[in-house]
Amino acid sequence: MVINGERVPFSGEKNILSVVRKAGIDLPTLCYYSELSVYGSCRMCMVEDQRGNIITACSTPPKNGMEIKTNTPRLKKYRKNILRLYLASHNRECTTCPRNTTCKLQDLAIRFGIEEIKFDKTDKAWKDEYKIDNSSPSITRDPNKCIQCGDCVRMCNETQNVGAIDFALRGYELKVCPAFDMPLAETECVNCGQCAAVCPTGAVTIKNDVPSVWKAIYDDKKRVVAQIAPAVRVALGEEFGISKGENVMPLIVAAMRKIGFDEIYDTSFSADLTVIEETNEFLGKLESGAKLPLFTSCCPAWVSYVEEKHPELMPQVSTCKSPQQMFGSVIKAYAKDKYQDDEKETIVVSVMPCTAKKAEAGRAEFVTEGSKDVDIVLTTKGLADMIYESGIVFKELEPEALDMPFGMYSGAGLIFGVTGGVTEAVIRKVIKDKSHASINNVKFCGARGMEGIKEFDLPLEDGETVLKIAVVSGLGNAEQLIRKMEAGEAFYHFIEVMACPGGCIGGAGQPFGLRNTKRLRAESIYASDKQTQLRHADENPVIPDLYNTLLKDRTHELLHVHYHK
Ligand code: HC1
Ligand code: SF4
Repeated sequence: MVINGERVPFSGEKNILSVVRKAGIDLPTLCYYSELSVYGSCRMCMVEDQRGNIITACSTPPKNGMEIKTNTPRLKKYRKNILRLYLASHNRECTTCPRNTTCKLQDLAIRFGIEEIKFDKTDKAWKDEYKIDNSSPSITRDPNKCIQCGDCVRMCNETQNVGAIDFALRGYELKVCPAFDMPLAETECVNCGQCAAVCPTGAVTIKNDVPSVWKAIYDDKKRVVAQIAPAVRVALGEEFGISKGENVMPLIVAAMRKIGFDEIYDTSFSADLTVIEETNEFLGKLESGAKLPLFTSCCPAWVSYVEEKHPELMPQVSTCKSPQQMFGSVIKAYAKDKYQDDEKETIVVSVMPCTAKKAEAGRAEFVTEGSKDVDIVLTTKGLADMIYESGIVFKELEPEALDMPFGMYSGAGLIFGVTGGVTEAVIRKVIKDKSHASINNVKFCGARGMEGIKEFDLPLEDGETVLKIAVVSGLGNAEQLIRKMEAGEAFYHFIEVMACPGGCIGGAGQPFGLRNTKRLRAESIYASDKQTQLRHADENPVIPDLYNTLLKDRTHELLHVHYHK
């Protein structure tokens, strides 16, 4: 086809938009995500064909011989007018909006030179028209900033199969909200945050827990202990102009010490504990003939999904606490022992790529001896905000090492951050041949890759057993698999589920990633795993000692959970 007078070959692109972008022109969109279905509502991607027709590039397939223009005076005028209309009904308190500087609407208003709002204040005043919904532990909905692009609705319904939000009413009254306009916390929302990850404006944002962390840090009576999730290290650097995917853990540690955290540890440590506990649970079930598959339990949005949609499957969800919660209960018990004579209270702060971890930490099941296992959950972006606020020049920091003993981890714990990582870590433990070559070979088993559903067979060394394994990311994909099992069309021994497409690297608390970001983050985690001396969980030298001391009579209490929703 011909774009702005230049011939552009295409093959396999599903719409004109992809061909135009391939040709190096960034056609504007507000409602288009390649992973979601095409909605075509914002009309910003209009192009003009050779007959002067205006067509939307996102919803029109490319055709041989087609000639289009992307930047005619007519198109410019229409785009500007569309933006003016959006802005007219949009709360414009940009300077105090959590999406200030990352808002797509703001970005396009700047790009198209909108300097005045022509149609301001229709008969409906935009300010405080709708109530802000703050009921959820992880998400804030501000309908005053919604542009009705439907991205959140399609994400929640199509990708996640949850259906907590949808369009309601018609015409001028149209809005996005939960059924009966209930508070989000009272719906089946699983707190995955993926609606916020695709929202182009500040209509759906992630709860900000930064002030509570500052308060704890400034309190002399508190010892603030941090754990950092596996996926954070390969994403935070993007916020500070470091190349996508680079593992910046040593800089994160340096920044957090400057901020005032007292001890800084790694959630990959407790992921090693999870591998040990979950593999034992799995092999026990396999041997006893208990009902399988065993579903992983690290992802709290997945656990909530099972509770909401498939409570009958709860007995098959692993009883292991997630690594975040294992870390919290272990560190609190450890600190109680270690600092017996010191009056300081230990506060556990998690730095997570995930929004559901905020809800998980608040669950009643995760309170030990009257104290929450994890007190505050910061997202990756939340930590970046603290670094900015402190004036720390992140790129220029001298690298620093994690504290010990809970800064020790194996590559198996580290790869939890990518879809398939838990499975690969469990396989490294299950196989008897722990030679370097054998552990390396596990990467070919079928668990790696960004596909939403991966299924493979794993022959065990006994020459008889063949394990049927599935790895899923995205809750809609999990639903597909469950339906297949219910219909008797599939059987698995072990299923890993992560709610966010791609696993935790794609968590809603991560910086807003553009194309290829997830792949680069995954590659970086695997490269760091390859560089670690310790490749499987049993090699973590801190763990045996822990089982002989702190965990001796308390393994079940500190590492397992029985959900009672
Ligand atoms: Fe995850 Fe996990 S891998 S769930 O994605 O099991 O959030 O990174 O911390 O708990 O370890 C998240 C990441 C994280 C837990 C671990
Ligand atoms: Fe739906 Fe997840 Fe958003 Fe909840 S957090 S409304 S489940 S997309």
